[in-house]
Amino acid sequence: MLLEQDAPPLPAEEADPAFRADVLKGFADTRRRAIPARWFYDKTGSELFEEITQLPEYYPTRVETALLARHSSEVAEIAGPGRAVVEFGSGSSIKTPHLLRAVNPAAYVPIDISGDFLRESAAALAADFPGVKVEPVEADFMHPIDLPMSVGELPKLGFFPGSTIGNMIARTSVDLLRAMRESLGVGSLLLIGMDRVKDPAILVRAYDDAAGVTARFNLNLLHRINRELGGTIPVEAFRHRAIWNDLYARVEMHLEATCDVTFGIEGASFSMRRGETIHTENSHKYGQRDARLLLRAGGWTPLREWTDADNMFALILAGA
Ligand code: AVI
Repeated sequence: MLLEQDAPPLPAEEADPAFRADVLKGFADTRRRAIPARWFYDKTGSELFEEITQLPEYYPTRVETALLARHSSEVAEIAGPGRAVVEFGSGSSIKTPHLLRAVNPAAYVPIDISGDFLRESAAALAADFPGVKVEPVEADFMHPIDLPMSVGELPKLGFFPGSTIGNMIARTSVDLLRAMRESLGVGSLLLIGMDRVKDPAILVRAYDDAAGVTARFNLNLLHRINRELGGTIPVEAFRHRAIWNDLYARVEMHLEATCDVTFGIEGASFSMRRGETIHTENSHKYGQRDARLLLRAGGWTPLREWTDADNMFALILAGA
């Protein structure tokens, strides 16, 4: 992507200090170089992720959307009338409407840390569901959240699709599930999407597609470092790797140096030997029992679950 490489670097004072800290720390730990996956999602990264969700190899979005289309009415039956649907992450244009149509909630509360994206998707959903009170909340849902007063009395149905929970290590997932329980309260429900453990060849293909979109998504992180932190990383000297780590039941994404490289980031100098990698993402996969155990550890009792015929992906409804 020429444009990304050629864009002038941002002045240092405009760089996000948390991004700078994570990148400098991530490259400095030579035993285990890693940068948190949340930094993938600048404008280019978010667009590339949208492209990933349409790829033939990337089944999760397709399968989960079909499960929602098929089973939302059963969720609605269990949830009953008058709930507030609370979505963790901004409502995606294809998944959320299936649930809202079936549940016909009294209110819809999307929660997201990125205000712009949140307001855009909230406005779009409010236009499509004029009878539903839409109350966006700009917050980090990794911590317990005070929901708007207007939905305080309503029973809640939490919604966490996309297998985003898979991008967290077990300890963080449990913390998040507990925070959700605290935000939603006793008596609430949670509908969550989790990707299943399956043939590693299918999993690796989903994260290393033939068109190279996931490779561009991963490499965009290096372009972002160059752009926002004035880095001099020779991006063409890195390649995308996706591997199945069976011990941790997860797909890992790495960026591997294809030759010895030395580069600078904000005055600090780093060297990597050929074959060394920087770990950029974990995507954990859950068997049926693992998924139930994870939910229980987070304070939720699994009530129902729906999977596709090939058991690729699960939608689980749990109660607090
Ligand atoms: C956002 N998240 C659930 C995606 C996943 O499948 O772990 C991110 C992703 N990374 C590469 N492809 C998709």
